Amino acid sequence: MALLSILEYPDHRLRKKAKPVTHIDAALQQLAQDMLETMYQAPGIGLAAIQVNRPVRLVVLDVSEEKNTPQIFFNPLLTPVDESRNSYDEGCLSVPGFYELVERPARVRVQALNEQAIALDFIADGLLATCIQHEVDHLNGKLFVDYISSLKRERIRKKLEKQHKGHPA
Ligand code: QAP
Ligand code: CO
Repeated sequence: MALLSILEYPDHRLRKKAKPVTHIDAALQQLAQDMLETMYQAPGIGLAAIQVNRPVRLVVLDVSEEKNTPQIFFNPLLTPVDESRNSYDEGCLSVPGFYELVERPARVRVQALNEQAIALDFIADGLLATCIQHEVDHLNGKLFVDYISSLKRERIRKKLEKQHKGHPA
């Protein structure tokens, strides 16, 4: 197991589009475990591989109260199931210290492969639906700050840039 370092906004590497996984080998299984360890340690509820500078389509999350339900999704595909929407105060390990309300579809169909390359297909709602949408956005180079006003986004960017000047990565 290993802790991985997390890229922080406005790092341009967070804007890449992550590549699909073609074969889930031991190295990718290890990456998923290291991402879970990194997420729990933060602590956080979700992490996308691109946030640890691995631009592959892999997300891990755990939205359980007890923090005992890790979930691993390779090549996740999301489809909203109806018109219902939900708002959550979202944060991000790549945007530490900032939270903003984001509205998204309330229910999404999730199709993905798990760590054993077994096909998953289920409907997510509640915090799981929000979290997996936030994480899949990362795989497409998108961050939650892209949903807020440019005024708020620029304020966050300037504050984080100033912090990074004090302690560079
Ligand atoms: C994404 O985010 C998410 O600012 C996961 O200082 C968040 O785990 C989806 C974190 C909310 C849905 C709702 C953020 C930790 C963790 C911070 C996270 C911080 C320390 C964020
Ligand atoms: Co995030």
